[in-house]
Amino acid sequence: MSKIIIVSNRLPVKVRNEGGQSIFTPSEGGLATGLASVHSDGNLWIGWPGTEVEGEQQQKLVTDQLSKHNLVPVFLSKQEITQYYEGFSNEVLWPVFHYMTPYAKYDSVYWQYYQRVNAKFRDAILQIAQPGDRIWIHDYQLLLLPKLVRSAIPGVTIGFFQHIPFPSYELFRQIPWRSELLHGMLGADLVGFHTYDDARHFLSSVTRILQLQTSSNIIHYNERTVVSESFPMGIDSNKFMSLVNDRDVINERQHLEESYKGQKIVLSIDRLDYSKGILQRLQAFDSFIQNNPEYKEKVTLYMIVVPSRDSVPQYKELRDEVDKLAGNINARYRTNNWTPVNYFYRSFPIETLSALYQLADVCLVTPMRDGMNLVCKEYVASREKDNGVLILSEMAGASKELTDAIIVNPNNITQMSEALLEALHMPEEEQQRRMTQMRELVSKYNVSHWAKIFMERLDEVKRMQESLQTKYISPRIQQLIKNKYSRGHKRLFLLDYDGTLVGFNTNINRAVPDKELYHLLDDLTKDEKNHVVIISGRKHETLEEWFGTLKLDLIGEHGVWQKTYRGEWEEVKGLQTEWKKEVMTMLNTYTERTPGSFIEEKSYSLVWHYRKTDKELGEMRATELMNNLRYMIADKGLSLLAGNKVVEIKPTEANKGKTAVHYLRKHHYDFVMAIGDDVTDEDMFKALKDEAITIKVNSNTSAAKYYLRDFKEVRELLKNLPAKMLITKVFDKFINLIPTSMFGIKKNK
Ligand code: GDG
Repeated sequence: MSKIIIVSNRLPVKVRNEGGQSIFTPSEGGLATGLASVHSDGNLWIGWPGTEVEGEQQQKLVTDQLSKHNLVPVFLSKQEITQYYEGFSNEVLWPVFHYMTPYAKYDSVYWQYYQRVNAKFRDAILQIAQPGDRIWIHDYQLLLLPKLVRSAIPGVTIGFFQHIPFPSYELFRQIPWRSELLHGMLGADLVGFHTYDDARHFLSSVTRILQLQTSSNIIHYNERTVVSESFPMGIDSNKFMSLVNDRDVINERQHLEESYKGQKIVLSIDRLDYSKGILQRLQAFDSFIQNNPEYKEKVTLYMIVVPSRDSVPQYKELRDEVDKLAGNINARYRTNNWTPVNYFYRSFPIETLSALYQLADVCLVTPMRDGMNLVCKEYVASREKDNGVLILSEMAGASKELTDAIIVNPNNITQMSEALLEALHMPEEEQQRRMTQMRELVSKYNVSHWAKIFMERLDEVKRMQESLQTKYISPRIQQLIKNKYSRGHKRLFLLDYDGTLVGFNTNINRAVPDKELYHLLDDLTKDEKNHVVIISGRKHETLEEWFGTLKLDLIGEHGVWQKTYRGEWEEVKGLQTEWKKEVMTMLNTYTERTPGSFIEEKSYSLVWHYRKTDKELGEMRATELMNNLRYMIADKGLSLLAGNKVVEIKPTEANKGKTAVHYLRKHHYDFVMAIGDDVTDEDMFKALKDEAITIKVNSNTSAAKYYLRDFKEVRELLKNLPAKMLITKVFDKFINLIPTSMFGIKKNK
């Protein structure tokens, strides 16, 4: 039976070494509980046990403990942990992904270890993966793993989820190994993030750094389509709701209430990290007391900082600064009855956290950057009475969902200080209104829901890939086409030019036909049964210059101009040009504002090209331009075409679809092949009947029946058709020499 294999840097366990023995306890962390439903029924979880385990202890740990819980360890040496985890993951990826690039240390030894350890995880997967298994890889420590696994098992289903932010392209591009990292992630079928912005940044890096084509959130990656989407992670809300009635928690809460009688409690809980905005939060609290002295002795900041990575110099420095600032605030404001900042540098049991969540009047969650942030959701889930106020940084992924919080910019100390005042003054009704909404959301979109929708989407993506895959011209389909070709007596070829017969060039004048193409067209047209038509958006003069002497029909400007072999150029009658002046004025303003763009004037159409502009600027301007033009051309019998890096305005009368139909009416063809790469070719694909072989180049989302990856594959296909015919002819002759009785059939004369 197929299974799910979860892979994360850490296994959901705590293993500690006591007197040479490995002591094991399952972890109750968010990811572990969230994936509990997935990690059951024979499904497996691969990861590092979280501590160095000596050689002879490893097997014992596996057989005595891990295998009983369906856990598969990847044992890492001290050196590997230092270089791959503390080094590359936490000193390169963590700072860059949290917009702290000056902290990044681009050490090539870190990179070597990162690759090596990712390969170690791959080997662990390969040991246990079976055909049909689904693999769900987690987080930034394993960015290379999807590709490594895919190279070993090409058809495998892989989901990848990143728990921390994905930065803007401008930051991501700074990493020396940016392309390798992206290729690594694209080994997955579905790449998930907490927020839409993260997914958007990832797509932008993929298109800019790897020059890949995307349509909306679908990335065309070789012959596979990869989907990138947001899946905001939830918490185990039931657990936090039921902790409210736990005996130990009730005792703890009563004890805390006693200790802080008459005080308003502002709660802050984080791991020690520069991304969490701990210093800025202290500054805001300082400013709040300074500006609102009436709150002295009435408000306490209860601040838990959980120790983390304090062997790294930046974390050590941060800890010193936090100690200093908290000490400084207390030294200035403390009274005999009051300590303004109750600061703890340690972790607490979950029961204490729950009691604090219930006790706190305000929860102050102000990270500088955070993928999601679960603390704020845990606070909300613990507010059984639907009161309390959440102050939340707009830089936390959770701010996109918990919009009823007071949203602040963590760099704006004054705003945070004012938010504290607003929170402490907020009427109970207003608190209830906001908290009820947030509690509903946190309860509905809990962590099991998150895991469920991710897996469902992964299955959907796989199904989509499979249905698209059938469109690719495999050797088997190619053989069927060849067979049909060899049976044909009157064959029509409708061939687009740019992007179909030649590659896409940023300079339109450089996309000239080459020798190979001339040979190919020559061979194709030599056969009397073939009628070849080049059907392009290019100017008819250009087509004449390039193909005028070949035995071809030529169609220019998407059907405005037509010429049969040895005939004269003719244009569609009655087309207007008066509209050009007004449209040209608009195009000029866009060209002025968009460096690299230019206008091409054809006899009956105008084209705005943006293939040489900055990609995203070009696309933004093209959308803007089309919105304006749509209105302007509404009553002029014109069509607006959004092509490959072009916007074209042309008479509706002439299009490739109409031209195709015109050809079909003229003759009775028994073999029709239409190939194109552009939006304009879709008219042609739609106009042709089912029997026609319609082929889209460079994309598999099209009305065409089949697709090919690029112009080189188009040339290969066309080249092989006449070759096959030659073989067929020889074969036919040979067959004719053999008495039919040998086949037991009657030969068709
Ligand atoms: C990464 C991303 C994303 C904290 N102190 C104690 C304690 N905690 C628990 C909290 C919470 C968890 O730790 C912290 O989760 P966060 O989401 O806030 O932050 P990261 O650890 O940085 O997590 C983050 C997350 O992945 C999930 O995708 O949201 O953006 O950075 O659950 O309760 N737990 C206990 N004692 C403590 O003292 N027991």
